[in-house]
Amino acid sequence: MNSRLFAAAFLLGSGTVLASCGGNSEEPVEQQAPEGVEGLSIENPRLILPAVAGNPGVVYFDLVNDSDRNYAVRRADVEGAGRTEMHGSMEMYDGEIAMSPVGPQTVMANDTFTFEPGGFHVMVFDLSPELQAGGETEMTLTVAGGDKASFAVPIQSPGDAR
Ligand SMILES: [Cu+2]
Repeated sequence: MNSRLFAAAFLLGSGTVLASCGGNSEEPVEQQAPEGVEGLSIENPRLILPAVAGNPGVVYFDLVNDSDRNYAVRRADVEGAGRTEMHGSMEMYDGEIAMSPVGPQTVMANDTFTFEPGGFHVMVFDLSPELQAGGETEMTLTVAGGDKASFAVPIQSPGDAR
């Protein structure tokens, strides 16, 4: 009985991968390990608190993909943030940096995708007062297909080096 269940789950899972290329919207409940995406890790994570309370903060990190498949990161949720957005940055003609929300970002197989000042980053809105410099929170990345991976993110005050 059990082996049949697992076989069905496996078929469902591989179907999801194929269908995601076509941009399907209905995703079956995940049958894989509850936490973790194979080969995906982050380095140098940090959440920078806003200088003015009530303003958004920002999260930077290096997304390391040690696997042989590409991952499209669909969303990044941060514990203690009411809302998050993935942003890209662009330098304007006057030297100002403009940023705007972006769609899923792909970290290629055996590559690293950097979220950094002046580049891609995760904006965090409606921050809980429990997020304090020197503390830590958790960020959960969701990749195309629905798998999630959670990582600890140290919290820094706005004056710290980024
Ligand atoms: Cu931003």
